[in-house]
Parts: sequence; C-alpha cells; structure tokens
Amino acid sequence: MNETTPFRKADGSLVIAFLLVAYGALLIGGIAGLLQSLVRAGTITLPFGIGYYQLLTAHGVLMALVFTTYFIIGFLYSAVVRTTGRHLLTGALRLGWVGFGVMTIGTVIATVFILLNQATVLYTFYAPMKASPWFYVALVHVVVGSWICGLGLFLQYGYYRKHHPGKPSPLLTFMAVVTMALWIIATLGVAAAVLIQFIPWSFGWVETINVMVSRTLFWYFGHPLVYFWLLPAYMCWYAIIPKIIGGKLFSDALARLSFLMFLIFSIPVGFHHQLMEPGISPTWKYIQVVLTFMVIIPSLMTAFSLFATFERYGRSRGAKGMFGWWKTLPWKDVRFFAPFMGMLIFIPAGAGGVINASNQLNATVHNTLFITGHFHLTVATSVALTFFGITYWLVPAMTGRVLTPRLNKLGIAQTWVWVAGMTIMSGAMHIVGLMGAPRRTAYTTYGGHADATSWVPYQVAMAVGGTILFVAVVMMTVNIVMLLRAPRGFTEYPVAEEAEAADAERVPAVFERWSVWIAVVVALILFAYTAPMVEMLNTGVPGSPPFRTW
Ligand code: HAS
Ligand code: HEM
Ligand code: CU
Repeated sequence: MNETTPFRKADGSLVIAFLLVAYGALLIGGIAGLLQSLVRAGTITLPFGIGYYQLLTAHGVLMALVFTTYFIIGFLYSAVVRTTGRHLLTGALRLGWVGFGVMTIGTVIATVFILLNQATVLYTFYAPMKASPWFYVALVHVVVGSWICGLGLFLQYGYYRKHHPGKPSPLLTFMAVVTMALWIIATLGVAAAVLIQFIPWSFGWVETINVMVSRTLFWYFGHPLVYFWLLPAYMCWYAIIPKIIGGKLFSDALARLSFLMFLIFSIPVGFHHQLMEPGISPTWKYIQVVLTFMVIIPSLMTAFSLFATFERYGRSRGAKGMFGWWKTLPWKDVRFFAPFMGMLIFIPAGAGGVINASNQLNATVHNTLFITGHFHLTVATSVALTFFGITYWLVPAMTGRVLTPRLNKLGIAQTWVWVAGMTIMSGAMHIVGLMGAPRRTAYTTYGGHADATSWVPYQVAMAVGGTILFVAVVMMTVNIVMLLRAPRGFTEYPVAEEAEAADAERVPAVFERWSVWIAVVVALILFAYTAPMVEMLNTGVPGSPPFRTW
C-alpha cells in the first residue's frame, strides 16, 4: 500500500467499528459531564434517584477508558496497515475482530452495571469500595480483548520484519508497537489487582482486601495509561502533521528515541498519584518522583521537534524573523488546526503536571479541582482534539469518501467551541482548585461556610464551560454522521517523510531489539516497586472488608 492506494474495505470496517464505539462513548459521557457540571453549580438536582457518583463513574469510565481505548486501537490498526505496505493479514484481521468483540462485551456489561447503580466506584475503583463482582469481570474482558487486538498488531509487525530483514520498520508502525507494548505491560498491573484481589473479594470468597496493594497496582497501571492516551496523539504530531502542512519530519531517530523513553520511564512512576497516602516510605516516593521528572524529557523533545518542523517549513516558504513561520501554517485546514490547538494547550497542561508531581505543591492541589482541570487539558483537550483532527481524514480514508470543504469548516467551528468551553471550564477548575475546592463532590456549601461559598461563582463558570463543551460534543457527533455520509472518493492517509532522505538508514538497529528494552523496563519496574510492595504486604495492618458507600 502507498499513499494512492485506497484501504481495503475489510480493514476499513474494523477501524470504523472501533471509532463508532469511541464516539458513542463520547456522546453518552458528554451527557454525564454536562449534568455533573450543572449539579456542581447548584443549578439542578438529579432526577429519578440518579446519584452524582453514579454519573461521575459513567463519565470517567466512558471518557477515560472507553472513548480513548477504542479510538486508539482503531487508529493503531490503521497506522500499521498504512505503513507496513499491505492490507491486514487474515490472522491480524481476525484477532482484531475477536478482540473488539471481547472488549465490547465487557464494555456493555460494565456500562449496564454502572447504570443500574451497582458499580458506583468511580473509574479508579478504589478498594474498599466494592462494586458488583460482574463489574470486575467486565473489566477483565475489556483488558483481555485489548490484548487480543495487540496480538493482531504484533502479528502484522512480525510479518513486516520477517520480509524486510535489517531494515527499520516504518515510523508509525514502530510507534504503534511501542504504544501497544506500553499498554500491555501497564495492564498487567490492573489485571493482577482485578484477578487476584477484587474478584475473589467481591464474590465473597475471601473476606478482606489489602487496600494499599490494590491502589498501588492501580497506579502502576494508571500512570502509563495516560501515556497510552498521549502517544497516539504524538504519532499524529510527529509523523502526520508535517505531511499535512507540506513539510517534513524533523528527525525519525529522535521521534523513536522519545517513544522508547516513554516506554521505559512511564511505568515506574505511579507513586506520584499516591504522594499524600500513608504506608509508602518517603524514599520510594522520592525515587518515583525523580523518574516522573525523567518522563517529562521526551515531551520536551517532542515540543522541540515540533517547533523545528514548523520553523523549517516556514523558512522554506520564505518566513522571516523569530515567529514568521506562524503565518505560513495552514490554519484553515481542520486536519492541522484541531491537533495544533491540542499542542498549544499541552503547554499549560504539561506545566500543571509538573506542578502536581512536585511533592510540596501536590499537598496543596491533591484531590482538588486543580487536578480535574489538569486532566481536562491533557486528555480531554490535547489528546481529544488531536483524535478529532485525525477523525476528519481517518473516517473518509477508511470508507472511501472525501472531507468536503463544508465539513472542514464545521470541524474548525467544532474545534473553536471545544477550546472555548474547555478554557472556561478547566480555567475555573484550576483557580477554584487552588482555593481548596475538592474534586469528586456534588454541590455543597458545607453549611454556608465562607470558603465554600466563595467557590460557587467558579463552579457556575464550570457549568457555563461544561455547557459549551457539550455543544461541541453534539457538533462532533453530527460531524461524524456527516463524514460517514460524505460523497464517495479517495482521501489520502497522510504520512510524513523525513527531512533527510537518508535518515531512516541512520536509525540505530538497537531501537528495535525489543529484548533489550523490555529487559530495561522490567528492571526499572522491579527496582521502583519491589521494596515498597514487600513493605505493603508486611505492614501487619489487617485487610479491609468490602463497603458499599452509595
Ligand atoms: Fe497528569 C494526575 C503529573 C501529563 C492525565 N494526570 C493526572 C490525572 C490524569 C492525568 C487523568 O505528579 C488524574 C488521575 C486521577 O483521576 O486521579 N501529568 C503529570 C506530569 C505530566 C503529566 C508530570 N497527565 C499527563 C498527560 C495526561 C495526564 C499527558 C493525559 C493524556 N498528573 C501528574 C500528577 C498527577 C496527575 C502528579 C497526580 C495528581 C494528584 O495529586 O492526584 C507530564 O508528562 C507533562 C509533560 C508535558 C510537557 C509539555 C510539553 C509540550 C508540548 C507541546 C508543544 C507545543 C507546540 C505548539 C510545539 C512538559 C509537547 C507550538 C505553539 C506555539 C506556542 C507557537
Ligand atoms: C470529571 C465535565 C469531557 C475525563 C469531570 C467532572 C466534570 C466534568 C464536571 C467532575 C468533577 C468532579 O466532581 O470531580 C466534563 C464535560 C465534558 C468533559 C462537561 C465535555 C462535555 C471529558 C473528556 C474526558 C473526561 C473528553 C476524557 C477523555 C474525565 C475524568 C474525570 C472527569 C477522567 C474524573 C472522574 C473521577 O474523578 O472519577 N468532567 N468533562 N472528561 N472527566 Fe470530564
Ligand atoms: Cu501520573
């Protein structure tokens, strides 16, 4: 396959299936988000006995787990098909569909139990809150299904390597493999928690659960999870955006190195979500914070590389001065504009992350709306807008249709509405978080307490932003329907070339010696987690029986 061959229908359908579930989740999750922001402003009370936490669980699960994972797996499959130069192997296609099926059974069961109010444990499902055991069984399906999909990707990759000995694999394929490997290593932690701890405990086969161990296993997964969301966006920023603007990729080897750094450093850092928890010694928290700062480096490399790409392209078009390149960028092309707004917002989003990771500052912001503001910028804007930007060419490329100028305009409008809504909502969350307003709480003034009363105007601003955002969710849904019904024709799947043609030859062969990288990852994980885990298992504190808090 090259840039002018259309996708085979069978491959396109698999990708579209993943995208449709993703956007279905975005719509339902968006309704929950809107209602949450209205509740928190004191504007509405929920009807039909729906609880705030029930809504928040649905929102977190549908947005952070379903929307992202489905979009990502669909996108990774498409990227591998496009760049390995052939359609999907029969085995890979079958594994893709089987994985999709298993994941979807899990997703449906989990959603039903949340809607039945049997699993109101939020998307982090912290023990000792106990959901219906079937909720955990459903989670296992989602994870195992995603592994099956991963196998399909690896199969396709292995086939390519076998037939191109001694050559580096195409950049997007390499990135897809790293992203999937990261996911699989990360989900081992949550699979262990669910299988060994939650399922036996929730069925009543054992009486107690070790709470610290379960949380630690969750964050062993939960932090790399955020990079599993981010890396596909980086795939677009590194390897697709340069093509869309008409420029070239700055450096293939640098892009690969940054992905490998994410693989290595993004896992042994989960304690930065547990800095305020007892039971973990400060030394290990400190070590994991140092590693957290290491994982900032590949993002800074990405920022550098993007600026370089933009500037080189601008200069090649005759741009002068420090920021002259700015004017040469294709602002009217939604395929560029939406991801670009994502990049721009990633600057304050990432800065917020650095604040969170600093122990003393974490004491101020932990469990406040500042954190909620942080991740609505990262995952819900930088990542989400990039995914939207991808969708505008991915859907037509998969279905043999074209992005019309009108749809392009609607896409730009959608991007603006999202950015406006998020600036207001997330801005208000950041400020009111610093004023002490807690996350994960329905409307309350704590009996008219002065501090809590001073939060209310910001919570109203959150609702204004949330309402605008909901409009953007509806616009996106309409755009998807229109994309699926767009006129027939050929749409290019954009993939950038390197600035120096010889660059690919210069990619060090060791970059694809997976045994080396996996060994480094395992060693680092064992280093960062063994001693604290042993401590947690031997505290002598009894485990906890289950609680139903709702
Ligand atoms: Fe985070 C909590 C630290 C990145 C998501 N984070 C969360 C939670 C989520 C989340 C969902 O240390 C809440 C979980 C929960 O429910 O409790 N985060 C970080 C750090 C980074 C970071 C250090 N987070 C992310 C990303 C996410 C995400 C990415 C999703 C996609 N986060 C934390 C910590 C907590 C946390 C603590 C726990 C807080 C607590 O107490 O509970 C870093 O990876 C960020 C590095 C990024 C940068 C920015 C680089 C900029 C780039 C853009 C270039 C732009 C260009 C445009 C070229 C340093 C690449 C050009 C434009 C012009 C200006 C011309
Ligand atoms: C939590 C609003 C989109 C991920 C929240 C909260 C609000 C909200 C008000 C709850 C704050 C609290 O009480 O702690 C919205 C609105 C959206 C939207 C109005 C758009 C219509 C998204 C998207 C994502 C996302 C696109 C991810 C891709 C999350 C997560 C939580 C959250 C993970 C935390 C849940 C928890 O604490 O258990 N959102 N959000 N949101 N949102 Fe969103
Ligand atoms: Cu983290």
